[in-house]
Amino acid sequence: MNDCDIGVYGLAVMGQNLALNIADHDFNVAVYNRTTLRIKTFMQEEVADRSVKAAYELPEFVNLLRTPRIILVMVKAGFAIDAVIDDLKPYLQAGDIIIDGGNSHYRDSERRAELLSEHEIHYIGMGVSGGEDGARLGPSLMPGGPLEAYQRVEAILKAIAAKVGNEPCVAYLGPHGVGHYVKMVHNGIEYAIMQAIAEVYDLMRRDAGMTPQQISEVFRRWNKGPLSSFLIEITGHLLTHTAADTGEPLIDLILDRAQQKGTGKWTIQDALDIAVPVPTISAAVDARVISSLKEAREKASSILQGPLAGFEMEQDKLVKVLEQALLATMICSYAQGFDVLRVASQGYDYHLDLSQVARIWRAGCIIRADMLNMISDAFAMHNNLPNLMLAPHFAQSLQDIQSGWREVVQLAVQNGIPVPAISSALAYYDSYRSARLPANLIQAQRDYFGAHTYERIDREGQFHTLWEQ
Ligand code: 2AM
Repeated sequence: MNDCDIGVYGLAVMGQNLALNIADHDFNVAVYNRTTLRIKTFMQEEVADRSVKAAYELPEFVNLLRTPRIILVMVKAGFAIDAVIDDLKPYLQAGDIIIDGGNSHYRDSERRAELLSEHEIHYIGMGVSGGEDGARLGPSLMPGGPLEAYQRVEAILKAIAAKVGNEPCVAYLGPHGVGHYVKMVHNGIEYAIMQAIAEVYDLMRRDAGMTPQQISEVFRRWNKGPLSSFLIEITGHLLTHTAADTGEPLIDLILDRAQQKGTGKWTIQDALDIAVPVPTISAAVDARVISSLKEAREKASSILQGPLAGFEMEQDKLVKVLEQALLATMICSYAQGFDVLRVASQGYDYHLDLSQVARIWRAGCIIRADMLNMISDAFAMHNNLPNLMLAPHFAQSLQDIQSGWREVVQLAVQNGIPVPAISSALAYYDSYRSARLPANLIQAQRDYFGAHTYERIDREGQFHTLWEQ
């Protein structure tokens, strides 16, 4: 009876695909879902001859599992996870392990871990990235929790994770809620890169008047170079789709109102708390919010005027400088995300190995990119690298491509096309490399109106000036 290696609670798409993935790797899987219909449909339509047992009642589900038990919870993040934990708890015993594979906030994970530890039940908060296909064929997995619990689930996680060669995209990241923290930052970087891609698309479509097909060809070409990554690849694909009903490029028919589930916002909120600048991630979240103001934008478009005269750039040249601007913005997006991880690791005692984080993002997840090999190498050389931009490889790249990056920002500004991600990344780069910033003036203003005092560059101490005298 109790011979299942793992139970999957929650059979929405991600839960189903992970259950199938686990079963395909010769583990016995038990499945359960609050609504019975989902279990029945899954068993009838998906499972075939795989070793998957269904339970229709919670005690039955728990009893299918070998002890100490491993239960992967794949339900909607938030209240549902607490509800599921509450339901499960009476049937569990010391040593059992709950893995929360949803997009939980890391503070919720820490709270849940503590609550369950009172009952000697282990809690692993695990980021799962890769969407439906990743879950089915190999996701990037970001687990955090007690080491002994991780060691007990490691074989399953390594079997189902995406692989780079033979290396699985999963590693023990550390204690507490670190798994969900790393996933949160992953998503923040994802927002930034997606927005930067949307901006270069906009310049090609709106400014240069290129067709989706032509833009697709550019992305396909870029995907063979330093930009090579999942998001560039799928953009190249999706731009060629035509609407089945009208025959037009589907991309032209999609409403320009982006949605979000909150992980980008969480990244910014936490970055603000720990004082790490993430302007490109912020720009990306803001851009989604502005996009959602569709009606207001439509009204404003007939009132607020753009520049009178446009600025032209020859198409080959445009494509070349856009590649440089996109590459630079991608580097800055990773730099900002890894900076959040570096500072959080110190502040929250996570002891994160940043090189390892880059390694487990190389396959399976949404931000997988060739560039992550170099990022992993950079942090392997120096885990406390103050900023990724300072790694010799990236410092050199940014120097080589900055002229194109600046030309893109100039073109966009002159033509009135917003490039918040690309321009925020450039301002980040220019601020970070400025030995002297105009914060002297800010300090003088603060002292003027609030007697907040200032420091001087030529003398020790705190100073206050009676400015009006
Ligand atoms: P359902 O099929 O019974 O709705 C995604 O919504 C997944 O989370 C589904 O499997 C859903 O179960 C589950 N879920 C959402 N809220 C839940 C809750 N309060 N308790 C248990 N499962 C829940």
